[in-house]
Amino acid sequence: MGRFESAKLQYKEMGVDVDKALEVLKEIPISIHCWQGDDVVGFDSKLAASGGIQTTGNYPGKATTPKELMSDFDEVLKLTPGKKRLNLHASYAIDNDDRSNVSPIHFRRWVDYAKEKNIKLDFNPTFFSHKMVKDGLTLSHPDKSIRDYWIKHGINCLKIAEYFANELDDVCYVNFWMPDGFKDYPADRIGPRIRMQDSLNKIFSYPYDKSKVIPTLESKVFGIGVEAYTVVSSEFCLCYSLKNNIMPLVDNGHYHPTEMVSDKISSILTFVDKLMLHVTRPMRWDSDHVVSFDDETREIMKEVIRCGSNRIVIATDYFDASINRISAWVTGVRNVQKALLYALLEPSHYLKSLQDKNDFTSLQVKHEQLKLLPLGDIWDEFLRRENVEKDYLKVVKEYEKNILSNR
Ligand code: RNT
Ligand code: ZN
Repeated sequence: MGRFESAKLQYKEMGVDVDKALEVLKEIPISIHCWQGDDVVGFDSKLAASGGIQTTGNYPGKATTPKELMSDFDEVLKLTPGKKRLNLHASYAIDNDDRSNVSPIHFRRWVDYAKEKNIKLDFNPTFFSHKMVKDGLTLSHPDKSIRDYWIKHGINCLKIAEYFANELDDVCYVNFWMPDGFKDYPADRIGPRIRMQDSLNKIFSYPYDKSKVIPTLESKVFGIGVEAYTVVSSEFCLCYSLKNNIMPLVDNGHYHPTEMVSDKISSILTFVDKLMLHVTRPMRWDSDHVVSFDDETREIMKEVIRCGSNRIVIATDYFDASINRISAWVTGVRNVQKALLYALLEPSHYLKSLQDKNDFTSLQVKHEQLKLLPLGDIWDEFLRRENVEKDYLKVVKEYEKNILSNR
């Protein structure tokens, strides 16, 4: 008996249908962020990431042109299994430097690329790393002309998302994350929040096609340089989302380190239909390390599977500039998928029944047994079925030697 067959048998003994799990896994889309490829720089203002986010490291070979970024992303597509989408930021507009005038023309090449690769696109307005971010503020700035600039940007991004949706015949998720906040104690906390609410209302009153364009709103507890206060806090985000029927986005780097996103998913889904995730790995702060196959990632993906993967949109959001960026990209995406597989290989009905019978003794023992089942053999079979090379390091090193080192 081969390794896969033997592994499958061990899962069967636990009441798990491995083939069914693999069928489900390959259909769960991962919206892969474009910004791991160039340290969140983009092509419009070419400024290093700011606004509470930071990349660290100076590994050679980063993409600096659309052609390079597309070529690097080709490698990511080749080296990852399953269903994938590409998540673009407005700062990746081609031949544009004014965000208040960014339009579908600046994304024509991206749409051509998506068509060529047969993937769908998601989108993000870029409210950071730009000269019109004043005093760390955008949509909540006291000066109306600053707010208006960014409101125009937000509306343009809804138009671009609509263009993506129409061209690619699928929905487009557009995530709004604003870095607005203060380093030290403010004198007025509610003012910026009311202005933020008003600006968002203006953006979302643009008559976009609600069947195709799905805006999401991302919260954050603090960032570098905005330690004391952020306008779009978790409470702001959830209240705004609920009141205005906007999908909330939860980034697992955006909470106090003892707060667990794995526990937030079901709380939010008790009240809203769908939720979007930014999957990252916060190390002591919102450091955006490459996603690892760790406890919390597994716990998050268990909740995705238990609550229904059709109710949760999975997107990645991390950026490591200290190692080969393609390897970083691939490692993180694969780890999200491995965690999903781990979750799919749980006998969830049985485990729930133990909980409902208050048999936490058996539940603990089963949880621990599951950890040592041969997941790796099932994962390898998934890669084989998806025609994806297991040893991506070899491919990445080859690409580094032939392409990246010449940049
Ligand atoms: C920042 C947020 C945000 C960004 C991206 C680039 O803390 O997580 O989602 O990382 O939009
Ligand atoms: Zn995020």
